[in-house]
Amino acid sequence: MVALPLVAAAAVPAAMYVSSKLSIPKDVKLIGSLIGSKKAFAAIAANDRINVTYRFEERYRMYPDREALVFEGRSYTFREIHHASNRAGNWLLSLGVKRGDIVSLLMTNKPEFIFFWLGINKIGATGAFINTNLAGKPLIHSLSTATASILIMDAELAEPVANSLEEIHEMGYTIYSVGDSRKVNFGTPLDLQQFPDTDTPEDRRRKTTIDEIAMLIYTSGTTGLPKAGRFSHTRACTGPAFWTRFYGFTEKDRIYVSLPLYHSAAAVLGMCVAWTSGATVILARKFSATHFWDDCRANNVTVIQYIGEICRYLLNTPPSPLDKVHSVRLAHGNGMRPDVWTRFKERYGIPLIGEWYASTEGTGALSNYSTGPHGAGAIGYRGALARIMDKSLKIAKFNVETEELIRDKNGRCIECGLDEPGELLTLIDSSEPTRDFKGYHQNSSATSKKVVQDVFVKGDKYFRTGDILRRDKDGFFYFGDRVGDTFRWKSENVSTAEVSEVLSLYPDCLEVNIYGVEIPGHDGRAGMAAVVAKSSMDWNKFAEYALKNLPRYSVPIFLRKVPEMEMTGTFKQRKVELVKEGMDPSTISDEMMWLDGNTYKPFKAAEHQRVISGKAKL
Ligand SMILES: *[C@@H]1O[C@H](CO)[C@@H](O)[C@H](O)[C@H]1NC(C)=O
Ligand SMILES: *[C@@H]1O[C@H](CO)[C@@H](O)[C@H](O)[C@H]1NC(C)=O
Ligand SMILES: *[C@@H]1O[C@H](CO)[C@@H](O)[C@H](O)[C@H]1NC(C)=O
Ligand SMILES: CC(=O)N[C@H]1CO[C@H](CO)[C@@H](O)[C@@H]1O
Repeated sequence: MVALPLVAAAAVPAAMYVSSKLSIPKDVKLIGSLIGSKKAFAAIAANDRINVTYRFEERYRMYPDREALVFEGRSYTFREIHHASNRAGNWLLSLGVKRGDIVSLLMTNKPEFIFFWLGINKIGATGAFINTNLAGKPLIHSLSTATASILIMDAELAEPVANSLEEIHEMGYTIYSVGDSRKVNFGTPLDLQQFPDTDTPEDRRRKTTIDEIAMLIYTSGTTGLPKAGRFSHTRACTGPAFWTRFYGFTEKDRIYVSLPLYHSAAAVLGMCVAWTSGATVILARKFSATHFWDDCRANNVTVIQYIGEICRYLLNTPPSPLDKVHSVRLAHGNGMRPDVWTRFKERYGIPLIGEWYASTEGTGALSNYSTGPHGAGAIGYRGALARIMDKSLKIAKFNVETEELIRDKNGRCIECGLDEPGELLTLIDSSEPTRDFKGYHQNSSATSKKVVQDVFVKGDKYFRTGDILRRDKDGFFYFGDRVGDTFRWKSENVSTAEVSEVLSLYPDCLEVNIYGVEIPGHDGRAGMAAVVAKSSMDWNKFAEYALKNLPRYSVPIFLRKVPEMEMTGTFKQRKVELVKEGMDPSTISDEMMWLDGNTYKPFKAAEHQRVISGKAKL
């Protein structure tokens, strides 16, 4: 699941037909927010103000001297940001940057990121938000797919750039560095103070079309090189317009943003939502489990964002009497697994948890909207009413082994029944601006791989989310796994997400990453777990727990004790490398164990030999 909000994608036109007689409260909340955001966007479009910088500017005009941003104790008003971003825009104009040009931005979370982002968009250019954790090949690849000629570089990130300097220059980049110039001995140091803070020409952003791209936001690259998703101004407006209504954001909110700004969760659901609602952003340089709640308390934070493993990291910190002392009213994000949900909500006393599901570039989204006892762990809900009216989300039968959608004899995909897992497909409709798939920049083959045609009727098109979901009879959607992560073992399908959910509930198990590895001479893939465990871990009890709580075929056969889990910048577990490294102890430096009968025992060369020769019973 990749982060992001394009929520207004959903049920809009049909939503117009809600009659009070039919209304179902949960659907109505969703549909009401969709209608509101649809109307708001229509007004924005009618005024030719689709460019996302207008969302910021509307707030600046309303209250220039209010606090817009707090970073490491320093406060910035809307006026200061307005002026700083004008300087950035005027600097880019002086370099001759044209409307539609792309400018690469490699910067950690800090106010300058926002100044440059707004400056770039104010003059009608597109920002390519480069992942700040990259070095070497993925960095070069990201910079090259941006097809830009200006790189704005945070001096703190000079090292990976310096290591690839020659290639970056060969691509035609001129590098400008921002920040402490003593750290850099290449590129041109940039001081925005030298440029005027006067407004940039209005014609650069007026009449931005529904197709124009505000930023390139890259995929996390869990399975390969990052791809540059094209994120339109339209979507930067519609998603936040919906979100602001759905979760009742106002200018009184103080949103804590600790996720990286180069990704859509922080950029769109953090920054753009703040501009849309007038809220203040408390920006952290990066996520830190130890400082998280102190920051929230010191800054009167009312909304926090989470993604993937963040809540788990917070739960792994020692309990504190201050755990419930804060003013957070809403935690929203995606990827909070059911085992964490209740513990997190209870320990920190959070009134509302808003779990949503969407992908940065995809065309549909879901959000959990349920307050009753049903649906714990659901990532989304569509009531009967919303389903009848909105046919844009489909779960289709999927072959785990070939990773292809299953077609019937007429060549059409088949919708799954209730509780049957399949791949989630979301309708692509280019006539509906929010439901148009803008594809990956400069990569038509990657773009076409995500699009499937002639799905249910001839000529229709759907976006392949790459996520396996199921829907129950009450209309709740549950996440199964990423396509490619689920594997087959003993003729059964093993969902890595489900196994890790169960195992991470074991008290001494701090983190677990489940994947399937090939064993020479065996069919399918055997389950393996990379585990970060407390030193007090009793592996026999752990095996007992696993065998009791999981079907035998999905209990990991191999264990690998790792000191820490490798994550992407957006806290997604890396599996590809682990899968590649396999189960041969001679090439793995971590201590390994295997499930011999009903207990985990050391796995060394002799045991490995027994397994691959087929003498061991697995
Ligand atoms: C937080 O709220 C308290 C109480 O209303 C107030 O005294 C304090 O100044 C606020 N702090 C910030 C950083 O806004
Ligand atoms: C596993 O998935 C395949 C589709 O890839 C499906 O045909 C099969 O029925 C599933 N097996 C089980 C045991 O659920
Ligand atoms: C396009 O994306 C694929 C991954 O889907 C990648 O292997 C390839 O290098 C990309 N091509 C370009 C030109 O970026
Ligand atoms: C935002 C929201 O409504 N979240 C809900 C998701 O589902 C669980 C389980 O039903 C609820 O407890 C949450 O409140």
